[in-house]
Amino acid sequence: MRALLVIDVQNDFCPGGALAVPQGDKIVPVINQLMNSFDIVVATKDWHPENHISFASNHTGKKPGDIVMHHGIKQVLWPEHCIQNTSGAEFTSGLNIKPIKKIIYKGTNSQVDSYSAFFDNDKKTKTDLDNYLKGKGVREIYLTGLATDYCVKFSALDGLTLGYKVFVISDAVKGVNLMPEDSKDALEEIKQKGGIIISSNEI
Ligand code: VGL
Ligand code: ZN
Repeated sequence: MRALLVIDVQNDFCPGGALAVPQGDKIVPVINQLMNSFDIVVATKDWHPENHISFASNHTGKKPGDIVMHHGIKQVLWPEHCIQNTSGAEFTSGLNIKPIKKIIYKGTNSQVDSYSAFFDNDKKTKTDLDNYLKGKGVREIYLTGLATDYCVKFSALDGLTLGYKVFVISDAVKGVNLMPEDSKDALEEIKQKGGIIISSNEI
């Protein structure tokens, strides 16, 4: 079995949102089209409490883009984004939500960030995703969504570690690119670790 994973296609990551990914909205029609080719579609939501560790506003004297150490883990600080039950955390309106069978919420612990759809960044807490997919007999995951250099990247790498065959659909992801090459480097690392980068017209 194979599953389509739609990572964090939320208002705050789209143009006009708090942590807008440039052209983040451009992938939405591609994802909607891809949904027709999969029996299992799972979506994630970045879903932070107001006092979340990743918000620069929760660190005196810090601004978005700064990096702090927190319990021995490097934490990039972001603008406040995807706060639970706000419009910024909703799926972007163009996304077809009907085929979504399961929603995975991540980043809910105020003290740990979670880029991966599978684990918190400290790797201590697992989301429901692995159990859900294994329960459905899924062996291949196809990643789409935002952002290539954060949540897509870490979901892909954890997917490989957990034994899935991992595909990233290159025209169905977009990156933040704090550094201009971040998304390119992310795809390179995924490939080097055994992931497969394909285009939506190869599905
Ligand atoms: C993400 C930064 C902060 C993502 C989430 O979805 O890629 N990036 N929180
Ligand atoms: Zn976040």
